[in-house]
Amino acid sequence: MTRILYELHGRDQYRFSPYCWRTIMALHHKGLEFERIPMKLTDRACIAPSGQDRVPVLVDDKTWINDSWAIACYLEETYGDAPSLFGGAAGQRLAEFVNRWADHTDHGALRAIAVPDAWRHIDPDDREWFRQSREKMFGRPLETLRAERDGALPAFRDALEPARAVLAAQPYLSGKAPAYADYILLGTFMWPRCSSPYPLLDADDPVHHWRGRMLTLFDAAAANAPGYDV
Ligand SMILES: N[C@@H](CCC(=O)N[C@@H](CS)C(=O)NCC(=O)O)C(=O)O
Repeated sequence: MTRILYELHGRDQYRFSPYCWRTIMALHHKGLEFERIPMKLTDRACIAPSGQDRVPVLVDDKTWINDSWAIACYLEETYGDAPSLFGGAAGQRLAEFVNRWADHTDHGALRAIAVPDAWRHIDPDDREWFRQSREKMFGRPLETLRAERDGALPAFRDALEPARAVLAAQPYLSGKAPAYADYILLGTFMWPRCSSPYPLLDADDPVHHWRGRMLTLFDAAAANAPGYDV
């Protein structure tokens, strides 16, 4: 039995894909072993059998699954005896809401802050592709975007307000113990952590304390990833 996770390649092992981190944490939560194989944005042939061109892609023996949410649902169904990612059907539906919420709200607010430094950490072969696609997306040079990030930070911090209110009252979004909703938000933070020294949170922010707890999980899998301790 082999289990392979295709993920985004970065230079010097900086792997900052927020979606891939969701899957990495879900696999650890389930106690499953896996091999991580990095993919360059300019050479996606390795994931062609998945029928699409984005990572994460999980190959579980002979089963190919893409999309971090689909992978989480697959793991929950296939490894039902391992610790639950959702805590039941209602929890799964709520986690799907968190997934969409994070993609739309938190990622939306973070994108302009995180992308310029991510460019510095992408594989050198992918840099030109990354710059062109992201400058097209934002309609301005990455350097301009980077110069604007102090102005973009309050909107990101504000987008975290629902999480902040919950985390002021309980240790994890999922309650007393972490589960998939927490891995969704951790993925959001692994993106800047693995690519940027720019500090996003105040030290007394409940989200900051939560992130510190999350980094220690599973033998500090996230804390030990090459990145910046901010
Ligand atoms: N909804 C997908 C999004 C996957 C995604 O966009 N992955 C990024 C890496 S972080 C990617 O493959 N980007 C390739 C591109 O921008 O063309 C998921 O949750 O897995």
